[in-house]
Amino acid sequence: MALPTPLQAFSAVSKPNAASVGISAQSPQTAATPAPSAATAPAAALTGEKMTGAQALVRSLEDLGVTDVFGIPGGAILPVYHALNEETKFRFILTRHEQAAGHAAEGYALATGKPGVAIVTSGPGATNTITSIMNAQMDSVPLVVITGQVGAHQIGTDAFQETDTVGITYPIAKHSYLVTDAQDIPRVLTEAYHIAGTGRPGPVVIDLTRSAQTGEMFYSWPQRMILPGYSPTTHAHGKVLSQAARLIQQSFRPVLYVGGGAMRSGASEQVQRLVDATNMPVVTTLNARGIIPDSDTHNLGMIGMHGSIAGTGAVQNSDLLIALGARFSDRVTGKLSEFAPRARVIHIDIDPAEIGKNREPDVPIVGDIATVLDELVPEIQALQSEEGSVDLTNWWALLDDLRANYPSDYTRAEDEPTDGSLSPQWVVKELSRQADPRTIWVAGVGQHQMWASQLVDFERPRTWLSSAGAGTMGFGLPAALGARVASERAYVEASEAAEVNSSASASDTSTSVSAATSAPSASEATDPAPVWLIDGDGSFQMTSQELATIFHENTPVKIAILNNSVYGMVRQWQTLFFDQHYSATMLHDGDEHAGNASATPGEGFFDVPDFVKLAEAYGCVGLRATTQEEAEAAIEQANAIDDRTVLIDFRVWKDAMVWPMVPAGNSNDNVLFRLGEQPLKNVAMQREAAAAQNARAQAEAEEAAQNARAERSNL
Ligand SMILES: Cc1ncc(C[n+]2csc(CCOP(=O)(O)OP(=O)(O)O)c2C)c(N)n1
Ligand SMILES: [Mg+2]
Repeated sequence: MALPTPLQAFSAVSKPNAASVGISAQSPQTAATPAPSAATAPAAALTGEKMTGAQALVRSLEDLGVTDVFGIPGGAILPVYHALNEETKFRFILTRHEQAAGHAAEGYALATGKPGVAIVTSGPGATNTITSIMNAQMDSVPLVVITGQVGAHQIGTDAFQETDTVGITYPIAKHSYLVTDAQDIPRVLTEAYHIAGTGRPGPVVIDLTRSAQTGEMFYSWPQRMILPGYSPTTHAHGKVLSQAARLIQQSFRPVLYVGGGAMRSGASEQVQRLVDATNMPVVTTLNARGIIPDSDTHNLGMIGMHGSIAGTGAVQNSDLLIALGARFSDRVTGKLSEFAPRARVIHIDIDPAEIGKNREPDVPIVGDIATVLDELVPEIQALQSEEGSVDLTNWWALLDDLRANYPSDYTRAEDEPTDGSLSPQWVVKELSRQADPRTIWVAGVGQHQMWASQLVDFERPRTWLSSAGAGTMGFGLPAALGARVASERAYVEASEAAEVNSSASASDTSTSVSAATSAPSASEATDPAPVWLIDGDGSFQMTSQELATIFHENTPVKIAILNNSVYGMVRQWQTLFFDQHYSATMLHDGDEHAGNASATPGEGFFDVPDFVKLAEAYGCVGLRATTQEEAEAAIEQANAIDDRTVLIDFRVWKDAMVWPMVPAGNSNDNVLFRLGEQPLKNVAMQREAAAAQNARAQAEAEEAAQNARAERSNL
């Protein structure tokens, strides 16, 4: 095993605040020589309930208010699993793969805003979670992953299923702990949960040695955290706020560029208030779809490689970008040096490392989006009441024009499949049209994901779960499981709250009035919000085993597979940029007679896998749709079934394309609405001509002023 990383000795450092939590201070230890267990420490100095570390872990999760946990057991985490029983206060969901446990916890976190929790074993159990940890880091998802580790005395011996989990996760997690002492468990859990969910959210790993799980300790709650140096800034100071308000008040072509950070901050109300106060257009990243309703005409949709023409046109031609919790990622900016070339930038983000990382802002604001907007909107309104609001009529005229002429609705002749299969874009629109408005949408990664983001009507925040920064195929099904667990939990809690309200109203009418306004009435939600997964045939096969978890946990979801028989997104790039050489992108799972050249129709290995049979093998209802009539009926049937998972295998056109598209590395000005059609080029030319004219006028004015000064000094 490699040398310990700096954090590996973490749980054995001396504890300055120990006295305040009823724990005696121990002398500093190293990871190689574990601290004496609480049982061997002077008992008189310890207070609290005596138990094992494993029991303390379960109790800590309960005391943190964790209600749902995902995972798979194994030798190095078995004491923790032994501590789970009927009395355990949280629901435990046994997945079929640790990657899925991580993604399910992510789906749960994205739908609730609370950290998701997964518990897995050491070695392969831990490494199987790596993709989900990396995914959570890229998309700032609050996640706590607890991994088993060999006993502290065995570390470095290549013991069975030993791996350096802290070393592996250190560069891809927000924080990683190695716990060698049972007594540390409640404090480390408190800290991990806090770190995961505060500031810029992210994944925290707790690698828990077997000896810490079996060791005895004295449990007390609450715990004082020892996190010197960790205190995320949430409030902006007054000066930058007034600078930002001033810039907004001076802008005639402003754009609100909203990223996942705004969603994580729960800032949808505040974003709406800013939009209403300023009449500004809004564009969002993939992660922020739903931050304000699509039905709000200020919403120009998604920007980026497959963003709307109006959204991309707005950003490219803006004079002021207000970036809220957004990363200026390459998928959004295209060629960075040509991104929004004439715009000043106000960048608001809770993570100071994001500010100026890709684009230097004019006004940097470090803080929590919701908190900062709560403070910024009144500043803007104060300026408006003194000076009047800025007239954005001309700006909206340009954007409305782009919106009307270049809609992303796929209704052109070339969108029609030529082989009699379904149009995948039509399927997504039909799914959205028939959906319960409370639906939580989840996607895999590929063309289907982009069509879902473009064509589903999002009206509420936290109803769109998608792997954005990492683009993790296989995210979909486990994330849908996590979302369904979350919606079931929300439903139970709402029902309980309604019950409390109704019993309160029976005894005391004065309290029930205020309580009734905050809690949804039982009639508002008669079942948990449904979850629709829109997945690709390729993505689905990466984690399809989770159908078993979904069946046994009775957490039904609805699954639409846009089966184009190919790795469609990669194939689209091959069509456009690699001479239509379709190397390694054929899946054949929707091709008849494929997979076995010698097979005669009806006998061969076609349709492998047969998604309908696969669904049935896992206790789900499996349906197939090859025509629009079949599709409409299948969607209706799926929406009507609440007690079982329904999977629909939609046979869609493999040559369908995602448009618009900015080819990787290109300027957004070159966005293709379709092949050969670049609607923003003219607008960009006009913009640059106007800028050049402005610059000339400015230079002339400068020269005239200089001449006047020279003349005066000659006199
Ligand atoms: C784990 C992983 N492996 C490979 C890729 C590269 N990749 C991106 S999209 C894609 C194809 C996705 O195919 P499918 O799920 O069928 O969706 P489609 O594009 O056909 O809608 C691939 C292979 C990835 N994003 N993630
Ligand atoms: Mg596909």
